[in-house]
Amino acid sequence: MKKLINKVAVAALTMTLATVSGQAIAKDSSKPIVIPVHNWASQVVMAHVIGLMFEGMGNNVEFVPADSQGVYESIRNGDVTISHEVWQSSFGASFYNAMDKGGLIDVGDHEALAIEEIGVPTWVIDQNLCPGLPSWEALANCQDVFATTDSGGKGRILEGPSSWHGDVFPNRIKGLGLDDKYMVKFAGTGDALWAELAAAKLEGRGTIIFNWSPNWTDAEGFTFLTFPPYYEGCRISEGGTLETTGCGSMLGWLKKAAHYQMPKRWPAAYKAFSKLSFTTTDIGQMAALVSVDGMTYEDAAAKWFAEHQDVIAKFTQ
Ligand code: TMO
Repeated sequence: MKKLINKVAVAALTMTLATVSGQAIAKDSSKPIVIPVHNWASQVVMAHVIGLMFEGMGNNVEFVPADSQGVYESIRNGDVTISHEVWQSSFGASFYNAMDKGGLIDVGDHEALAIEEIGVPTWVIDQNLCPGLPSWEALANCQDVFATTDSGGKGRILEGPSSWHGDVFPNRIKGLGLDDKYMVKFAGTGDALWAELAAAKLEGRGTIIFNWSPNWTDAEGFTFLTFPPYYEGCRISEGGTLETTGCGSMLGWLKKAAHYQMPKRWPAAYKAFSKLSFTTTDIGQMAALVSVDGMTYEDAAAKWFAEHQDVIAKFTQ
């Protein structure tokens, strides 16, 4: 009997709380919110930061390794609940394809703007290893500066894993008529890019890599090359031709996405996720904790989360 009374009392109290402002407050589902994990540091650290935020609100979370293009189809059909780093240049097309098919919603932008482009460590420019950089036109006279033992006498551009943007950069080089002087090599992992930056610096050797901002390299000094301006449709993957595919990457957005039923199933978590917005500094710090300081993704997330409770509180309030 006592138990029953308690139950009734709790139910009444819950109703009072829920209707305090005259509106019913729906409770989040206890089913896990599925957060994808990709293969670059800030994304993985941010996945765990958001996981800690949701758990702090009483939600359950689950992390799944996911292909960085295929994830938008998984969000559309509900296998994955959110994406927290939708980079316009790399993933804009897959994001909107999934939206066109139905089931994926746009949850707004981070404050940070996104650059994804090839470039050089800034010391390469300071030491004038290739006069005329960062303009792409300077590359024509510098193939020897950027040649490596595995590049067959051509200059080498080290791209990230091919899962990030397929043929965009090989096509870029062809479109600009540089393919007899330069080759694009795909790295096996994102970390291989940082190993190359360190090796080139040690050897005093010029290097061109794919990189992005926000990233830990913002603090170190990295200069993106400049190319003919981007416009929608210029890339071959967007219907462009060899004549137009020399276009550079845009200064883009960095978005969040969710499965369309997230607002209904996890209204409180959705509200916090809709407010969530990180700055260039925030995201650069998340990457640096792993790529510079050598922390594990989980430890980096726990540290960032603990030290930025004020930032997180703006989303959860
Ligand atoms: C998607 N990325 C940030 C690696 O360019």
